[in-house]
This record gives sequence, C-alpha cells and structure tokens, in this order.
Amino acid sequence: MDAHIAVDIGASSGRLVLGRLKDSKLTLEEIHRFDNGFRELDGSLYWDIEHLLEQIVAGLQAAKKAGVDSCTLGIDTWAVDYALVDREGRRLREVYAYRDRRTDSAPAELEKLISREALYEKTGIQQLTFNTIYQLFAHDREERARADQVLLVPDYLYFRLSGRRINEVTNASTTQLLNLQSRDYDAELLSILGMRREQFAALTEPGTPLGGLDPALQQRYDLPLCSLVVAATHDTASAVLGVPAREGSSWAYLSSGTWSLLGVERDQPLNTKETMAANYTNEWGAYGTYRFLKNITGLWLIQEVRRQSGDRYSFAELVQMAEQSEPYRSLIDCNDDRFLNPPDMAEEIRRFCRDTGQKVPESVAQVARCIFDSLALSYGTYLDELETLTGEPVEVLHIVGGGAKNELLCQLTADATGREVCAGPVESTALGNLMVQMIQTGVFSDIHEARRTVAESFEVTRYIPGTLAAGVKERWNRIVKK
Ligand code: ADP
Ligand code: LRH
Repeated sequence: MDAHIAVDIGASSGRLVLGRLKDSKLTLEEIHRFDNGFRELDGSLYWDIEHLLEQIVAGLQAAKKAGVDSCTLGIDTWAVDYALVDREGRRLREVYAYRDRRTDSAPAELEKLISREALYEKTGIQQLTFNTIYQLFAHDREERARADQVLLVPDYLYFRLSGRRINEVTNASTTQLLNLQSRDYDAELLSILGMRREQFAALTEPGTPLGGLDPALQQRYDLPLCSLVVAATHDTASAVLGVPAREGSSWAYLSSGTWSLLGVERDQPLNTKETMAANYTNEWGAYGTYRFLKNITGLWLIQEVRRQSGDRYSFAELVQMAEQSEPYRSLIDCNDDRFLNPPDMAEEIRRFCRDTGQKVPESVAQVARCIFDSLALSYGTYLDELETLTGEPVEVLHIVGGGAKNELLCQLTADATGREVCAGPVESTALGNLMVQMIQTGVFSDIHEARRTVAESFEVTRYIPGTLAAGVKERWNRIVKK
C-alpha cells in the first residue's frame, strides 16, 4: 500500500491529504479542503458532524478520481468534544462545541465534589472549562445516563465510517478522566459523574489497524479500498509527531492554529504543585510520550475579527495590514476568559485596552497588530515559564500549523522569546497522522525515522531573534498581571 490519506479536521477547516514516500522523500497532496465551524441552535453551540462526514466522503471520492484505488486512512480532529450514542449507535443529540457556555460554572460546581488539586494529581490535565469532564458534568443528567457510549469526535467519525467503536488514547486524555497511575478511566471521577466504565470503549493506541470501511458505504459512494488505521486522533498529538525536530536537540513546539499549543515532548508527566498553579497539562502522546504544554488562545482571535468583519480580508492581507501598523501600541492578555467566545471580538479587544488604560486599537489593522504582538509576547512569557517548570533549556522553537505562514508573527515570536524559530511544515498535523499510518504499514521503522524524513522532505523557514523595543516587556508584564 503506497498511498496514505490523512483526514485532518481542525476547528476552522478540514482537509484530506494524500501522503506518499517517493525517492526517500515524503510528498503531500491536498485532495480536498472544507470549512468547519460551529453554529447556534436553540441557544447552544453545535458542530455540524453530518457535514464533516459528507466532506470526508467527498474527499475520498476525489481521491478515487485522482487514481487512488486503495490506501490506508487515519482521522484526527480537535479534542474534548463527544457524541453520545445509544446501543444501535444512533446519536442522542447534536455534538456540542466546546465553546458552548453550559460549562461556565462547571469547574466551581465540580470542585464541591473533588478538589482541583486531587483532580490534577490524578489526571495531570490543566483546568479548561471545556474539558470533557466538565462538559459531561454539565450535560443533561438523564441523557448522559441513557447513553450506551461516549465517543469523542474522531472516534465517532471512525465509527460512522467503519461500524467499529474505539476510544483512542491521545484524545481520551483530554477528557480529564484518565488516571496517570492506572492508565485507565478513573473510577472515582466516573462515579462523581454517575457514569460507568462500559460507557467508554476500550482504550486504543495510535497505530492500531481497524479494518476496512463499512462495505455499504464504500459501494454506495464508490470509494477507494481503505484500510483504517487509528491515528493519534487528537490533532495536537498528530501535530507534535509531525514536528521536524532533530534528535538530541533541545526544542519546544508551538502548534499554531485556532489554538496556540506551546510545549515540550516528554517521556514522563510532570504534575507538581507548580505546574498545576501555572495550569500546564500532560496530554498523552503516541509511542509513550506526553505533551507537557500550555493552551494559549491562539489565532482564534484573528479568525473571529476576520469573520465578524464579513471575511473582507484574507489572512495574508490582515498580516500585511498589521505589518504596516505601529508595533506594540496596545496589548491584550490573550488567555483572558473574555476572549473565549465574545459576540464581537474586535470590540472585546478594544474594551480590554480601555479597561487597562492603553491606547485603543481602532482600525482592523491596529486590532490585528495588537493580536499578533500580544500572541508573540505570550509565547515569550510561557516559554520562559516552561523552562523553569521543566528545568530544561529550550534552544529552538518549532512553529507548525497554519500560523507558520504568518511571517510577521513568526518574527515577533523570535523577538519575544529570544529563541531561534523554525517555521513549518504548515501541514504537520496531517503529517503526524500519516506518519502513524506509515509506521503501522512498515514504511518507517519508528517515529525517529519518520521525523528525520519529514525534516529532509520539507523546507523550514528560520527566524533569528531581534531586540525587543525598550519598555515593551515591562508594559506587557503589567498588563498580564493586571
Ligand atoms: P486549525 O487546524 O486549528 O483550524 P490551522 O492550522 O488550519 O488551524 O491554521 C489556521 C490559521 O492559519 C488561520 O486562523 C490563520 O490565522 C493562519 N493562516 C492561514 N493561512 C494564512 C496565510 N496565508 N497567512 C497568514 N496566516 C495564515
Ligand atoms: C486544537 C485543540 C487543542 C484543544 C482544543 C479543544 O485544535 O485540539 O489541543 O485544547 O483544540
């Protein structure tokens, strides 16, 4: 089998990417791309899962047209969200999107039943109001109890394509229900939710072969013969696999898309009092690794500004406009909860600047500049914190994902972190997804060989740190401390 297809669906867009090894180089071909997003229905936010399934089928049909008769196939998506299904596999409702506000008070309510410290000690997962544990806690009780199973979004897509139920571990760890010691669902946490272990399928490792597509589906739509392989189904897990890091170098990653995930790969979790206070997470990775990282509100900020201005400018145009705008004029604390899902992002940014006594960004260009400056400064702060927490220096920061295309942000990041930045590949998530398929089918012997091949197959752009203008760091520190 020399054709491998990654279905990679992020919060803003999805794609089917065909990967092959040719003359010892990995080649990628995007065969289908589509928009993703959530929408409001009766006051709640939901993903359009049926649309995603239709697009996967359309992408596979496009692959067949392009001459792919047989391939392996892996799926990854964003984390934490889930479908509840009955015994027959019918969905009990639409799939909530993680920015839905029903979980706002869930952390405080759950804390009455288990302390935040105990929860972190068990799971090593940072507190985010949308972690699955909080979503399930806030879910209609009767419906939650009635569910035969909870399938996280990629698990559900695998199920719809193949009829087989899995519970892939890299994504399962983002539920905040897995215990780091027992490496399974934590009995006490399940009992707090009033749930049973059987409501979650057996944990499945990336690289597990899953057989073919549902034959009815394959024939009805005339799809290629697909051998499903369980990918590292959490998109961030795949993105980190796809980082072209040199073995033995001291590197960190910034997976830069809707979210900015800044962290390091480790072979042990790190869940101390200090890492809890700083809200760092230990998500489980493929091949026995952990992603020790910080979630930073990322390019969501600019996505919303763009969407709410009627998609008037492309991302490239917004970057260009920001480039010509005065640097470090106004700064925001990107991780302030107010930016999670405000009705008007640009207005919320202006309000933040007003509240903190700064110049208010008026034009779209000034707002965009404020976002990029602030993101870069956040990366600087958190990278230093990461070094302190792990006790290990970071020399190179690899930026992967759509944000690697933003040259202004990459340079600002080099300046603010004082580290060399290597940007690219943009499609590291699809690459990580493909790498697992290719290791499973023997194309690569292990992750090291796969990463070496990625490094030799794709250009990265280097950014050397320049000096940060005087007084910027001090102003920034005042703003984030408030
Ligand atoms: P996700 O998978 O989380 O939905 P992506 O990794 O696809 O996100 O990254 C999407 C982001 O990449 C966009 O929000 C945008 O900020 C950035 N981006 C995409 N194309 C460009 C471009 N041409 N120039 C600058 N930034 C870009
Ligand atoms: C990035 C991501 C991130 C999660 C968030 C829900 O797409 O998967 O790792 O924290 O979405």
